[in-house]
Amino acid sequence: MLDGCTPWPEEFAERYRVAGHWRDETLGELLGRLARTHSYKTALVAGTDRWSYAELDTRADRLAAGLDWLGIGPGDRVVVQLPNTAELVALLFALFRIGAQPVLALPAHRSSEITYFCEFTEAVAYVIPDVHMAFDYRELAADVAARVPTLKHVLVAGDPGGFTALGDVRGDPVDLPRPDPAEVALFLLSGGTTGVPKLVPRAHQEWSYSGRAVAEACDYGEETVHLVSLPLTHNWPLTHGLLATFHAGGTLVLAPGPSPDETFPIIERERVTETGLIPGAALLWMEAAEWDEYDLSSLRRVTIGGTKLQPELARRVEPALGCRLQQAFGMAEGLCGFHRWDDPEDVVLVSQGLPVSPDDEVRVVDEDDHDVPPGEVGQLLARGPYTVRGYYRAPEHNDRTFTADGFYRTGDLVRLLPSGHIVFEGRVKDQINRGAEKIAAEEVENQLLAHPGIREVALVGLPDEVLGERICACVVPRGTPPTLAELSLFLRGRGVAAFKFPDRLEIVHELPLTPLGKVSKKTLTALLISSGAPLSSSLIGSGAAAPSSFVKDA
Ligand code: J2J
Repeated sequence: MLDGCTPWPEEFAERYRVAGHWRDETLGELLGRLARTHSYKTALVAGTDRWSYAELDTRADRLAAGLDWLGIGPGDRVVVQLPNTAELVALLFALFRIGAQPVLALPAHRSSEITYFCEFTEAVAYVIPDVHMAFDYRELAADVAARVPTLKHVLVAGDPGGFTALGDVRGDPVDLPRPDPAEVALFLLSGGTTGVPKLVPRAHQEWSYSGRAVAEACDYGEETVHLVSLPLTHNWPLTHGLLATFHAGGTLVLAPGPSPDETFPIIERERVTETGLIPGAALLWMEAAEWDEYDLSSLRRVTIGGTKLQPELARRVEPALGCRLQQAFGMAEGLCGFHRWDDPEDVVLVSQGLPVSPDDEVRVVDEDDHDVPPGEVGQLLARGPYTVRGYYRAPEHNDRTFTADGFYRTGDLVRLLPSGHIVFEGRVKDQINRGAEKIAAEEVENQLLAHPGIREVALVGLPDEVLGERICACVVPRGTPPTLAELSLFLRGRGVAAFKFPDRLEIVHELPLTPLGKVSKKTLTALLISSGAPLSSSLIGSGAAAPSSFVKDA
């Protein structure tokens, strides 16, 4: 087991092996087995690339040999920041094969996040596209490489521009040592709640099982054609899209983004049967489906998740898209729930899914970790064969975030239906869910506190029909208050990903406090929602005193 990762107690490991969840197979071997079983079947379609299982397997092998030749080997961390391309999939399996561990960044991340991932994991390589969405990743990589001494290689998909082209590292397949299936296969990013992002170490055997369990829960088979249009490097598209589809011998189709323009022609052409969407994208699809002429009749089901799907919107999905609705609830740390094909409609409309493994253990607890009465709301705790036991190199955070007996405190408020389906009711964690991108408020607050015009700041999520939540920064200024545009520029200058920029700015005299003297985000959010109008007009410049509820916790 890798240094910095929490091991599974042997008693649990044994149970999961006996149950057949954990198998003696690495993710690299999984692809080899699939290539033998489904060799000429199309595994992957992305842009103009259309690869069979055998071709993907060969490409992964060649790339593994090339990476080995470069000196990248077992236990080396490689930060991967690629958009939805076939190369990304080949690279992941190549890294799995040599036992190197991809750290999965998002295309939207910038120097602040990437430098942190590279430094924290002591990465030896960083893989980028050349230019994507009008952004030149080579400039970003040059900046990161200058700051991170461990980084020996920057590999570029496409034009090398001074670095090594990914295409040039392909060698002839060679025999490579086999990683241990219990070892970490990859690092996923946690939504996070603290000042620095947390990395989730996922091992070959347990992460592979999560994909198999999703495939079973969703009845995937060889006929499954799953379209991923969200960034593939998120856990949800990776397990539900890539892993589950491959386990079933289906076809994975990648789109560059989720807009109807980007996806509808692909659905028609590839006869897509399944796809995952966040509620905001589903809304766009439903509107476009009314007038668009593309044939979407191959869609068997759309799965909506990542952020709460309101029941009113849920009700419109099946009539508008002409296929079944399924909801998905999950987390990079593990536990995920999906509806089953025979779940009754009223359950599908109001709940977010049922855990996928018979060995998933969930508890719903109050603030003292006591189980709440059945059906009541409390914090969701999770443990099971694919839910991690700790974050990478974060012992103190792990002590707070995992119970002594290994349950992960999800920070989500839920209630359980008698059937076991999870209903999402809110969060206790200091996180904003903006269009399913998770933002740790503290991380952005720390960045903003470096602004000379900001004395204090609190970030909260406000409800938004399309994104689920929008980011509101409440700022106590120092001198002349900054504007929203200045804050965005400031964060851009510090290399922060744009999805973390505030959508709204409130200038206030002071922030409401809890009895313990911490900023009460609950009060702040309630005030912002109830005031509707910008708080600034009532709290600043007018000389008006803050309402008492604004300075004290309710
Ligand atoms: C409300 N909140 C949700 C939902 C996740 C499947 C599906 C999603 C993710 C994911 C995933 C939600 N309604 N339907 O990894 O395998 C919020 C919760 C959760 C957090 C985790 C998967 N589905 N959420 O979104 O790691 O707050 O994973 O704890 O990105 O998203 O975010 P993430």
